[in-house]
Amino acid sequence: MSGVHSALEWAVEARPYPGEVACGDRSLVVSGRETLLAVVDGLGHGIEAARAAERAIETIAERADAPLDEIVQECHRQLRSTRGVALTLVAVSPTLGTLTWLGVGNVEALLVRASPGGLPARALIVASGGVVGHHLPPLRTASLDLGPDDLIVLATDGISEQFAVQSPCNGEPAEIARDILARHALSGDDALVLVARHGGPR
Ligand SMILES: [Mn+2]
Repeated sequence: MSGVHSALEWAVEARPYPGEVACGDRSLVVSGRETLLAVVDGLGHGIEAARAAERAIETIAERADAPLDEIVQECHRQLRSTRGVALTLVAVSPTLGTLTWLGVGNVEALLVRASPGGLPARALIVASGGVVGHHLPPLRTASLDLGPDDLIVLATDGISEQFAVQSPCNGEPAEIARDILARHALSGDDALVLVARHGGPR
């Protein structure tokens, strides 16, 4: 799946736990005043993980324009009867050139800053622990400036952490997402990666 929303070109690659049909890793890209990127990992794998993730995605879609901490709190309320999820939300403001993000649990977020003529700078955005639906940590939203061609990568824990240092950052988001899934998906979990480039196609 891929698309262009406002100033973002994005792509998603995912696959379920080998042998399962339902994937407990889900994503959403939706544009309102800002463009919201969401990646959700339902705990475990299989149909119950997929059910929790689906409920989270529905809740996020219904409130995409709300502040990120309110979206997470509403997910927490809606997911109490489920296994719960890890999630990371990133809101990109095309007018301000900033991103704000909030994560609970281990969906990793990587920002690769474009650096003309130099090595791109990689910064891992670290979420706090917790499980949305069961245990919510204090919610801290953080903001960062976003430059032209900066790359945002969100990956569930079914993607090896090696992706953050070893993945390429040039080219189309769809190519980068395919490469990360092919090289870094782990055999024991669902896997999903979302790649978005600020500033549109190169
Ligand atoms: Mn997982």
